[in-house]
Amino acid sequence: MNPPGNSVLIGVMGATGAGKSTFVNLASGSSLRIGYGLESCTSEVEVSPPLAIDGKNVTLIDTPGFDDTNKSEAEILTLIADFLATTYENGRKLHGVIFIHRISDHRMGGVARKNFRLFRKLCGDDAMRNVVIVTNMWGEVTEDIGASRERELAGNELFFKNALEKGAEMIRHDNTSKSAHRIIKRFLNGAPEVLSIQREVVDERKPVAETAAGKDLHADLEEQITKHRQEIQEVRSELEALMAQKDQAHQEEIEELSVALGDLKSQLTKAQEANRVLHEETRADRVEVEKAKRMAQELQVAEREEELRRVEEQRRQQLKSAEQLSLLRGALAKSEKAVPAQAPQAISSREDRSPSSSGRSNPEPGPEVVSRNNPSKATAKVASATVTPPPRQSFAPPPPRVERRSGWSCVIC
Ligand SMILES: Nc1nc2c(ncn2[C@@H]2O[C@H](COP(=O)(O)OP(=O)(O)OP(=O)(O)O)[C@@H](O)[C@H]2O)c(=O)[nH]1
Ligand SMILES: [Mg+2]
Repeated sequence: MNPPGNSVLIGVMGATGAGKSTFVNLASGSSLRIGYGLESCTSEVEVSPPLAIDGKNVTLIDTPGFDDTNKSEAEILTLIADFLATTYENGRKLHGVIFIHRISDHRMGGVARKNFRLFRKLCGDDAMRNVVIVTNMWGEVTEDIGASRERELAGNELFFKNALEKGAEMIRHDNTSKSAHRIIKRFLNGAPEVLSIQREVVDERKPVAETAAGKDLHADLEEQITKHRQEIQEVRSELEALMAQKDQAHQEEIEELSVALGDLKSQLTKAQEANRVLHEETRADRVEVEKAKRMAQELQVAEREEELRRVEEQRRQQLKSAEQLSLLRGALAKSEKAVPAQAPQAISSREDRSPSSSGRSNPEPGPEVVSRNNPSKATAKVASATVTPPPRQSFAPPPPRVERRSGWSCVIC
């Protein structure tokens, strides 16, 4: 069930550099990064701000191509599958999926065909009626050449024929926002569909490697691995034979074969690594890892906040102590002013008094309030305050304000 309201979700897929982000930007007015170099640009799934068309709120989902320059097909499939599964778990279905194809491409070679095959497995046959194959870059070809390629793409089983038979549509895009909106409108009145990979990962709890798209990719990677191993074996045998001849004339050939062997080995490693990624962990594992990472971050933030709180508390205590000390000094200065002449006598009379004779059974100390953080200093300060009290007979009591604020009996009083 899609959430109430007029929310519409549309996925945008296709090869790297096909023009997915450009399409999303044109349609939604967003500014997703566009690639102008040879390397892939979008490397994560990105979402456009909602755009209003015919009373609906349309959100476009931009995706990286399976043939990304830096990530393997297994990584891209996992990324897209995780995103779609989470969306579906949150109660959202896609109203449609756009697959972008450059009409300017001279060939639809192995990589392009594999891209589309994975796309089809990811969507499943039922969702094909909600798929639009968008051809772009019409400005790069003559109308005749473009139209001829379009016919070939639509009529050949190796390309789009089967998808079109299952209900997909092929629409031209002229790189304007009007054309992008026209394509989006095609989805607005249809019912949203669950994609095959969403059903498999969420409802059937399959790891990505066990989904139709995952299995297809696994088979392809296994085929690549077998092929690379055979080729490596052949090159090695050839190399050994040449080296056995110890013939200088073959030196150049030996070097070429060594380079070829290195290339094959690195291709083999890549395919093995992609296969490992595909099978490495289930989505549940990945969600757990993400959760653990988030929790670690939250913990770090909580610790920092606690540290800040502690420092602030220390500062508050120091300020309080300084304020009390200054009140103490003020009171002392006032009392000194009141009896300047008799002060020396007062010292001796005070020194002579024992706690019991003074009538105070338990004179309050107070140093910990003056300075909790530096008890020795505090004691010294209070001690210095205690040596200059005014004589009892002429002592005018300090204002009660001092007593109330300090919260402890002032030794001067
Ligand atoms: N002539 C023409 N150029 C286009 C069109 N659409 C995109 N481009 C150009 O194609 C290049 C790649 O476009 P992107 O939108 O980055 O392609 P992408 O599919 O998002 O690429 P990745 O993020 O790498 O997967 C950019 O230089 C765009 O300006 C189009 O319809 N016509
Ligand atoms: Mg992009």
